[in-house]
Amino acid sequence: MWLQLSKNILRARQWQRGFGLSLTALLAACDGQQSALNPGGTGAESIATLFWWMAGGALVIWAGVMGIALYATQAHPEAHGIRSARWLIIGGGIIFPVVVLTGLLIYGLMLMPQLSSSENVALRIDVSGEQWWWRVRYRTETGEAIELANEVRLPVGERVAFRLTSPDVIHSFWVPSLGGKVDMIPGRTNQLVLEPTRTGPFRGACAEYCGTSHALMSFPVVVMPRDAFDRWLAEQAKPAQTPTSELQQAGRRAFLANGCGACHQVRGTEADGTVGPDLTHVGSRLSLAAGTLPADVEAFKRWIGHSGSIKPDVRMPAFGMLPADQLNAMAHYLSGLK
Ligand code: HEC
Ligand SMILES: [Cu+2]
Repeated sequence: MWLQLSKNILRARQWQRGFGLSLTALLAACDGQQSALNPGGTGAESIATLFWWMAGGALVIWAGVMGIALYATQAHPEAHGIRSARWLIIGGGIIFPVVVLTGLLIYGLMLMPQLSSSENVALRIDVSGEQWWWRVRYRTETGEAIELANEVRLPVGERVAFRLTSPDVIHSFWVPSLGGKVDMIPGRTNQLVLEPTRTGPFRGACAEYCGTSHALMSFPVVVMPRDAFDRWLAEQAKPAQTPTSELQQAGRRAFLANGCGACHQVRGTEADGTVGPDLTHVGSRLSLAAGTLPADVEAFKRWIGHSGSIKPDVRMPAFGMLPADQLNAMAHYLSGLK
């Protein structure tokens, strides 16, 4: 008997440890760069508050239902008349849910205007979801656009209005740490306002299945102080740097000779394609191919040579047939475009 008991205790301990471990894993998923429960923006804060209220409410209701169930198994079947049973059904089954759900609906509707109101907006950014990357255009005060791709930087503490659309299929723009998600629908422009409350790297993702490489389209979001942001944007507005080293110059020649410019723009060169991402400052980005690879020379080389095996169904041919020295030179040229 003692043996059995100690075995049981051991089993309970193991179970406890397992539970502890999975709880830690679960909670660890709540901080980091992509968590709606570790908000870094006003929209995400309201959403997190709503979530905790709803989770708390669900817990209370669950406890209530369990209490009644437990009571029902213990009580004598004749102990209650039909009248009180009817009140339980009308009260608990109709009045209570109507009151709770109406309250939640009103709260949700009250949150909505501030999530998309364009009052006091300091910055406007147009983002278009493509298969499988993000076209990003910063609107300057004079109305011109500074085009970049696959990365968004924002000044901290300011309201930023995003105009979201798509030329192909439905995507969804979501930076969980900063705010809610909004669909990008062909033929429509949807608005989303984000207001980051702290600096830091965050991560955005496509939240609507859009095809084979849907899971390979994310983007880094960097929230920075206003002056650093202004310096960054001023750099992005400039045309591409002219390469200085011999290797990078050879890379530029190979880039222009192999037809990359039919799909890619590098401002300041004759490459002016618009099918793929603007590469004018691709070397300054934190990741390559929409969060798929790190942004180092090696990754550029791999991407240009094997785009399709890195990202299935990608709309860029692989250039693996080019001589290795050309691939290498292009990788050095592009990663040098700071
Ligand atoms: C037929 C059009 C097309 C051609 C030609 C083309 N690309 Fe691309 N390229 C794309 C598309 C589309 C993407 C976006 C892929 C994705 O992430 O889903 C892309 C992505 C890239 C990226 C990643 C950009 C980023 O923002 O991370 C690089 C670098 C790149 N191409 C380099 C090249 C080079 C170098 C060549 C020529 C050897 C080339 N491309 C030729 C269409 C093209
Ligand atoms: Cu998508």
